[in-house]
Amino acid sequence: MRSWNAPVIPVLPGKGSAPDLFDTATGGRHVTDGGRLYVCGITPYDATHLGHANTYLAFDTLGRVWRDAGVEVVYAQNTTDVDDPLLERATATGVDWRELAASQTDLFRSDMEHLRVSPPDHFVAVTDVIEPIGEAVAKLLADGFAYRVDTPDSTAGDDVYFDVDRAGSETAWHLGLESRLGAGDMLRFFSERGGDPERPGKHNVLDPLLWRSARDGEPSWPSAVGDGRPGWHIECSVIALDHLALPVSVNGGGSDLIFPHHEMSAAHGTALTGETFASHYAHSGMVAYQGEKMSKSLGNLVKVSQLVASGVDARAIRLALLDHHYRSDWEWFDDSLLTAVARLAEWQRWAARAVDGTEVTPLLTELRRHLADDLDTPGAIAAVERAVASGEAPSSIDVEAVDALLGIRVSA
Ligand code: 5CA
Ligand code: ZN
Repeated sequence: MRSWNAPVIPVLPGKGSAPDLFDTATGGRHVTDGGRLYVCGITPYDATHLGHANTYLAFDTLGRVWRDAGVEVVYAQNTTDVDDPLLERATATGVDWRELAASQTDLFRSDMEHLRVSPPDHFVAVTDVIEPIGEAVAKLLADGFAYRVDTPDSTAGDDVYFDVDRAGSETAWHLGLESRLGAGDMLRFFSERGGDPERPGKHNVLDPLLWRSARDGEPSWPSAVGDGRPGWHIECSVIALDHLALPVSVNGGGSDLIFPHHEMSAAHGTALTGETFASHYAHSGMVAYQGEKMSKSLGNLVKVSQLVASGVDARAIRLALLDHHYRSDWEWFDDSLLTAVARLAEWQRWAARAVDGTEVTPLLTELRRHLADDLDTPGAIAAVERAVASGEAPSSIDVEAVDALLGIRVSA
């Protein structure tokens, strides 16, 4: 499907380093220079809140740092445009689910453009890849990694589940490979995040749904495994496999996707190909508001589009979000914007005094060093603040570095 318009990114003199990035699967850091990026996209309803924006900015920073280091970036992202919460919202508000998904995806595109987030090369709606997902589920069934569970309320056959124990014993994947969680935490997160441990007939309570066979009143499509619709994790495995060579260099998203989503996407990907799914798993922290995780289900949202409509400069939103390290959990306060707005004005006055330059500057070197250090955007912002406070006129390269690496265009 159509992605969104790319911001123009200045090319800087010299070359940055590939980032030394924290990896959820090892609990340590390693230099990541592959450039094949898969980031989980939105479920298109109630988009785009500042939590979403924070997550996409984290991976936008990764893309900017990679490109500056000369790494070729290939970026794929899904939208979960058919799923239970989206269907429930559509029913509750009396809107056709397709219209809800299309309008929210459009809003997301325009929010990403306002925030100057580079678009994925492959922006893929799940409803556009139902057929390959059905084929993948059929292959998992044929290879013994999936099984059917009796589904009397379906009009089309039985649901299909993934067999985590079989995959754990016969492939390079095993439970905990990516999340490093214990059994108790896995069960808790599985229940909280869309799983169904209580479903009778499953081999393991943690086995995730691969294919939900058709029910009356629910959208469904014909497929190699009968009429129905995909389970959640398989969509990201199939879209990543379609567009990126394995292993994916970085599989990313917010930390609420560590388990079960990324664990199971990796399991499906490995069971389908025999290969390691991703060499690195990166997760951004959760943004809270009014004391709780900002989430569509709680409704405690601050949306990018509302701020922009009320006249807030999107660069100030970007600056306010990037002032937190991508891995930290933090709370948004409405006055967070005031600091960012004032800062942006100072940076603009600073940029207006720029003198033409062509060479690598001390500030550029400092920005590169902070960002290669696990994407330390607060460190990079503090470096710009020091340069601005010094009273010295910047080089035009300093101003372009802020644009290219932090995504904030401060020149006129
Ligand atoms: N469609 C799935 C992924 S396949 C999904 O999780 N959609 S979402 O709309 O719920 O979230 C989109 C992205 O925003 C995910 O990476 C999620 O981890 C992230 N996210 C959601 N809420 C927050 C939050 N409060 N703070 C930071 N990131 C968040
Ligand atoms: Zn995903």
